[in-house]
Amino acid sequence: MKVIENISYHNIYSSTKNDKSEVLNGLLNRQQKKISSKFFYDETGSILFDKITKLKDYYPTQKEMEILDDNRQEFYDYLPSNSSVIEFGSGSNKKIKRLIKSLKKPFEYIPIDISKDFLFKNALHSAKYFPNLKVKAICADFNQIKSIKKLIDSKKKKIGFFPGSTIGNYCPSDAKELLQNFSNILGPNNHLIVGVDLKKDKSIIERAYNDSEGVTELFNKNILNGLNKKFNTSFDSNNFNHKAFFNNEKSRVEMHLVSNKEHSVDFINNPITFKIGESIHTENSYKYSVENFKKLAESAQMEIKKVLKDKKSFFGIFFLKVTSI
Ligand code: AVJ
Repeated sequence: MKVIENISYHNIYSSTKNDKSEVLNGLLNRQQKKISSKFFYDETGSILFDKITKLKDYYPTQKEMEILDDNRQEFYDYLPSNSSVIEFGSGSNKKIKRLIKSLKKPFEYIPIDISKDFLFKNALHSAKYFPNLKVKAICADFNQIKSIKKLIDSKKKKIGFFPGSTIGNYCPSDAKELLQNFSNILGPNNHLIVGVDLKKDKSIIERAYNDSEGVTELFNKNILNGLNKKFNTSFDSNNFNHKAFFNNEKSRVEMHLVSNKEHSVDFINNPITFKIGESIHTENSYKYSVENFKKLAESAQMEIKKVLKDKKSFFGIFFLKVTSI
């Protein structure tokens, strides 16, 4: 077997938050029941999400790829050579491959994610694919700033990468905090490349979350199967209908699971009761105008240097620079 020498693994993640009490809190005695969208991504959920990214109706992934493919020269010209490329969250390898191929002599690739097995597997794949690139996989939460910085060469230029419009899952105040964490990790004058789904005709957005093949519906309902496995509960996803709509006032897609009958589910000896029509809010996906994303970035001491869009302006890749911290 060939030994892969251009990779190192670091695990500094320690889970402090209690998932069980977080879920219970979201479901018990609340006007609007909710489950955090991080619980979508168990093994089945990750497979379903991967299917979503390939759907005709789900435009964000296609459009972001289009931007990465059509602007290779822009990336090459604008971003510094010999940089450490830090990917926040480790998705499928497709996007980072495109970014790295567009850069001048990247020094190393540092993916950071809390989901260790997935991260290490993807990182190994990248190390094999780019045999001349150093890969340093760090299992950590983005708020473990000090420990992360200890693992990163402070003298190197840095390019942060946060694709997929994952930022859209955070409410504006959390998104600001997240960008500030990235600023702290990257340091002044370094770069952050963020993929952001843009505001557009409501019918196009709503179709992306109500796809004709019903994969998003399965993805939404699967969050309950995930909870059942993790906490030994017995939610029946047949008792819920998928609902996704654009909330114009908040500029976000909301996904809900709407109970189609009056019933109750036991959660560690706490009865969770559902009326007909009562929903569990499972996800927000904020859509930004260029102007509003600019405001968000500036509130986190970052400056927008460049925005690349696809031909239809459905999606934006924002080039940010850390000003001060
Ligand atoms: C991975 C969070 C960007 O919000 O569009 C896809 C997740 N939810 N279909 C998104 C998702 C429903 C996706 N993000």
